[in-house]
Amino acid sequence: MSYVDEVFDMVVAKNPAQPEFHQAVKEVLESLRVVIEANEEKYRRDALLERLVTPERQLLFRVPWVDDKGQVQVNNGFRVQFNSAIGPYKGGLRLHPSVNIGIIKFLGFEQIFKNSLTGLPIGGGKGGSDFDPKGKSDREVMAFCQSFITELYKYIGADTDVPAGDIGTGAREIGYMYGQYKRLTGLYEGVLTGKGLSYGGSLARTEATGYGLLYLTEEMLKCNGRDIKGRTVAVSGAGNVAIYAIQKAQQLGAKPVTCSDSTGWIYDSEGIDVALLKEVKEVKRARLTEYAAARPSAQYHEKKDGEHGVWSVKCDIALPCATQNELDLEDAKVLVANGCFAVAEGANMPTTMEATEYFQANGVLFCPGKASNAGGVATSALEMSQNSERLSWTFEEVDSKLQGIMVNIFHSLDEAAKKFGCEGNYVAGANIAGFLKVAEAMTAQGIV
Ligand code: NDP
Ligand code: 2IT
Repeated sequence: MSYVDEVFDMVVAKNPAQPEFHQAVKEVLESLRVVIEANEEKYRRDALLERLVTPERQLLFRVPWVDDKGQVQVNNGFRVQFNSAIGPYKGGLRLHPSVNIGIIKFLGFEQIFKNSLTGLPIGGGKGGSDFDPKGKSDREVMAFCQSFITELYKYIGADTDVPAGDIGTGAREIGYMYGQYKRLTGLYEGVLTGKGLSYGGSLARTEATGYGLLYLTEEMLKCNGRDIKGRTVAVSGAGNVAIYAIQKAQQLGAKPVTCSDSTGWIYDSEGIDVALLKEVKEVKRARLTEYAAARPSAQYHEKKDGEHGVWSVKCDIALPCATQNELDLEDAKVLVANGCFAVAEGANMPTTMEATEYFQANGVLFCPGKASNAGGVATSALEMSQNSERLSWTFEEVDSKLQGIMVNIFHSLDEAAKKFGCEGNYVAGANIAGFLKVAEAMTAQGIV
């Protein structure tokens, strides 16, 4: 059996009931086959792949907090410190009822390669909790965040592990966590990113993932002889990534016509009104029905099993920005039949493997999230740099660095794909380019 197959079987056997983690590992290992086979003896002797798929450390902890009725609630807390070969662990904290150790491991594993692709010195990590911030009061969210950090603070730090936002963790949650970390340690340091601007946050971090997604999409189109201007775009999600993807798409002259949340989706024939979407989602934390109520050109649809949601809308470009496995093979068939020619992932692993293969087989330009959504973590790394030098850069400075990073990422995956005989396969290009730097650093640092 090949080394890649052996390691994949080992991952399934040792990590039962973690399908998302298996999926993420499979996609990466399949792409690496050609690189691994060329160095098989050495990698085997060093157990390089076994070390790569095994987190350096996994923290699982109890998070007790008191709700507004005086009732004690208990959530599960997680932090997976996956790989520190190229820098301190870096990655977000997801707060969503679906969170379990398998989800956090899939996200942490993806983060290793994403962070490597940014070209910045950050290792891979991820964390979170099955706590659901939806419908909770600010005081309840604060109580949870303080309890979460009261355990996690022992294991994080500006030079060891630097968490940030993800689904359910935005500026409010990062603020409460930062305050508690400072209170417990007495340290005013860049231990978290995505901080508010008044206490060490970076300009453009809020916009970075969505903006970065569009910078990369624009470059991918340009290098394939296409223009983004005038294109119709289908976006899923209505959170941090989706909102700023929609905004930048409009600034580049495209027309985003959809967005969605966990209960329904919007088709807006006039193009999404970003100011209204921000008001509904960022300020009121309300449902998309409120968007439709305020906008005559918008149609609201309830989410229904077996229907294709935003992917049923005719578009040129699809940007999945909500959550994992939200775009399956049947959705991909509808998109291709409707003439969609480019897909770039804003979320982490939103496209199933079958759908990805279908896009690639049908000539759709497809960029995986670990490359196309890397603008968020890249700008987090820029926030770390600003914190270290105790300076703040202007919006334009950060935004232009972000733009340069996303253009570089696209070219590094494009070149890796060409070099390893799979031109145009940006999934393989991203996995190979991300892996090579980490493998070199792991090899140089010996068996640790
Ligand atoms: P937010 O919490 O801001 O928004 C998430 C959005 O996705 C919401 O509209 C939410 O709807 C929707 N959503 C979440 N879960 C589901 C689900 N199971 N089914 C349908 N819709 C769902 O998160 P972000 O925008 O920050 O994150 C979105 C994706 O982007 C995630 O995959 C995340 O890992 C990834 N990402 C985020 C980065 C960042 O910097 N924030 C960086 C790189 C990637 P509702 O409001 O109803 O819950
Ligand atoms: O998935 C991701 O890259 C993020 N949620 C952002 C992580 C970060 O550290 O900014």
